Amino acid sequence: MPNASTRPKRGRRNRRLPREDPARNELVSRSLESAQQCLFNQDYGTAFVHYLLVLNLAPVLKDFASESFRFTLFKWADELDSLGRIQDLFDCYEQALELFPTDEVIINSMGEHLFRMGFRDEAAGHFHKALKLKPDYPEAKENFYRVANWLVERWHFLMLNDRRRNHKYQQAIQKAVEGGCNTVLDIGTGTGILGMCAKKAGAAEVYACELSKTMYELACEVVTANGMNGRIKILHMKSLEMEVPKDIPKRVSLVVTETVDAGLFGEGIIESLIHAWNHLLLPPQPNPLPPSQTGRVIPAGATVFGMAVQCLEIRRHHRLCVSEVGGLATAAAGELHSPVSCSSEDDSTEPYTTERLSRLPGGYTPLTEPFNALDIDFNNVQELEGLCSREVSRVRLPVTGEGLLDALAVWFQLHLDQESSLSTGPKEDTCWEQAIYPVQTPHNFPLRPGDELIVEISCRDAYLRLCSVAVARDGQEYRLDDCLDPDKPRNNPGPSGNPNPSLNAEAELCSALACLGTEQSSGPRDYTMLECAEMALLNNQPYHDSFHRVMPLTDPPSGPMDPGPDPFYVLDVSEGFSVLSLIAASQGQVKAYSSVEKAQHQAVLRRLARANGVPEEALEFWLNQVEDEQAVLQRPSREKLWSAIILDCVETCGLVRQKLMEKATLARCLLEDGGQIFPERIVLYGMLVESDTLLLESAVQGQEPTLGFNIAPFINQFTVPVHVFLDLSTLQCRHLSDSVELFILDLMNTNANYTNRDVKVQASASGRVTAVPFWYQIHLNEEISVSTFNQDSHWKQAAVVLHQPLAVREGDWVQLAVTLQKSSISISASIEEEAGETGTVDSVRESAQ
Ligand code: 44T
Repeated sequence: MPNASTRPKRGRRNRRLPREDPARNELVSRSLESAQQCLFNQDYGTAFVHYLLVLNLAPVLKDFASESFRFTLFKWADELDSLGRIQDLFDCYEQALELFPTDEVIINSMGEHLFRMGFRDEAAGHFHKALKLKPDYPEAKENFYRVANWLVERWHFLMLNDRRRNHKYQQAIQKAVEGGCNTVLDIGTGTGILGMCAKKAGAAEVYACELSKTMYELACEVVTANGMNGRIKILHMKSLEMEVPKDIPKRVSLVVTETVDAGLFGEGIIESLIHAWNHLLLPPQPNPLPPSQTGRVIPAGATVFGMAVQCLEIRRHHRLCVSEVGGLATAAAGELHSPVSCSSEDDSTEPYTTERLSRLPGGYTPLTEPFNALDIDFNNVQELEGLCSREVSRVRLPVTGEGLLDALAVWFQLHLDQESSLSTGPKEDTCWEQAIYPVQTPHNFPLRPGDELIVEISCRDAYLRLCSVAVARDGQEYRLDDCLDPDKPRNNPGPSGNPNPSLNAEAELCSALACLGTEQSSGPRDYTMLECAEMALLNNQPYHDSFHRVMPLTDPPSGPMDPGPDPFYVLDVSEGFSVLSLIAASQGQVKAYSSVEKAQHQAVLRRLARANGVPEEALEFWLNQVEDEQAVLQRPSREKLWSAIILDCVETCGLVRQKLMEKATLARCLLEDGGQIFPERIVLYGMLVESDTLLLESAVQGQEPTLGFNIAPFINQFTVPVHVFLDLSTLQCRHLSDSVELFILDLMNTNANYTNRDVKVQASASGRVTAVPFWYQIHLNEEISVSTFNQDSHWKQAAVVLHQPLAVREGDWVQLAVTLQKSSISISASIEEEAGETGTVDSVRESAQ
């Protein structure tokens, strides 16, 4: 970093100096020359320092040198990145941004580095800034759309669109304030809405805190726009860091908060409220003092419910459900777990995941009635403090339905005050998801009415944990869980895992139960962790079977003496865990290279190889550097080219993988004559739909203010037109057309691709087109393809939400302008006017995004 002495002085005498100071000019021009020379020699670090000097001394050269400067910065940053010199890397970006504070390319690139390092919030902030500076900058747009969810999570839109919830909170706050609570703290204010309700209800003093920087800034904008600037004090901090009188002058009489997630405690409400009672709130009622001198909390408390369910969709994301994929027997994989476990101490696991039960494809079967898992009073600090030290409680639940136990689903009723509550249950018409505690044990244990399911409920690390531990049947208890402390004595020790029994027949069931009761457990079981999406991928039989069918690349050798032809070299560059290389290797005469990185995952592949008779040398691991595609796609040996390269083209979320076409181009250069890329082509399909649900998730809807406040225009800046992780089969929508081919990506001939295409589609019904959901047909070769939109798919779908709904009548032709820039898709729709037709057509109706 050039220090102050290298900067031009600002004094009047010095202002004209640059032009007149020959020594300085000499230094600038020599440094510039050195910078260029170093750049030529690929000595980017030195080039960067020279450029910094030049541009700080002679800002007039900024225009001239900006391109080379950026190039140098990016090259040097890549080097620093690969050397692990992260602090230096960000220092360079900061120096660069001092020179070019509004350079969207630099800002976007810094965002990409931040993202790769896991600073997703900060990364998202950079992409947003770059996009604000240049709204049609495709790289920033693509990046921003991919991460906007981290900046302003989508549920903010849902919550603001949920009028019932807004109204109930407003009423409860108004009642409390009118009842005498006149100093208020809104913990986790988000857009500022609850704080504004308190102010509007007449509270004398209102404070709000918000830990997310983006949300804090948004809340400030919203409060100002609603004329409450200075009347609500907003703090950018976590409530746990707040102190009296440093941050707020005195203790408040009311805390309002909606810092609850689907599992109730996941946003830390217990900790926040314990801290608030100890440091920020007046003492609680009952006491003889009036409400203005006592403290209380809205919501006043909650009741948590649970229910055991069978659900195939949950099962295939958390357990291995297939005994064979792509010709490989899976039993030897060992026990595989998803990273969601109520028992694990492991930091990389979460106690629960979330789903909207009502929207799960294939639905779910309740196996028990809903049961009361916990009652908690937020106005009782002793109860809050005692929660985590509470004994583990055990409930025995009569089984009411027949099926396999896949998960415990959890939801709650939030009691705002004594009269009013909100429910997040699966049967409610609510935007809330439910918390899902999946069963991880490898046994398929069919429950039936008459059984009792024994569930343990505890609270550890301020998370509510529910664990199915046993089934009582005919007076005997069968342990189910692997959640137990292995040191604890067991009456009926669990079995060692049979990974994949398919137990439907009664006889099989009995023997499975017998085995559950008798086999000895040998301490904690060994298992391998797969991400939920990786598990669902492994369970995706049609996908692997299709690969199995396209893989035979060669004829087997003709006799024992015939060494056969040169092996086929196959490279699988799928991200994460993939068995495709092993499917290739199992064909014989193939040398397959896997990009699987994690040692545990490689071990699974080795075990599977051994068990499936694949020779050890047929499968190698590519110890890749993820950042460097060049390295990933290196040849097997100097003179050898690849016979086949497998690319995974579509991300689980439903988008084309970033940089896919660049990878395909590179892959093509590394193929031998007649070599293949799998898939050779992907075709995008879409359809016109009317879906209010998608609108509610994408922006605050309607012209009316939210609870009388002007919030929509501010939060709607974070609207993203492309929705991901959709389940089109259960999305509440009306189909307004058949499916239509939108776009083709040819991976074998990347030059043949286009970026824009106009597609005509006829409306099959009248309505308002609000979105175009899309999915892919992945053509492995000419004959064999798989769809990302089928029942066993591990892929979700995505949708472009139109900027404005487009009214259509049955029979109308709609023109879709589809653009694929980088790998992000945009679609605008308009009504196609029929040529020659006059008088009968409305003025052009159009919707663009
Ligand atoms: N999602 C609900 C969870 N915060 C709501 O930064 C429901 C999810 C959901 N600030 C689908 C539907 C729904 N001090 O902005 C956030 C967060 C902030 C705090 C200061 C603290 N101690 C905290 C704790 C959290 O509070 C805001 C709201 S958290 C609400 C979570 C529609 N999927």
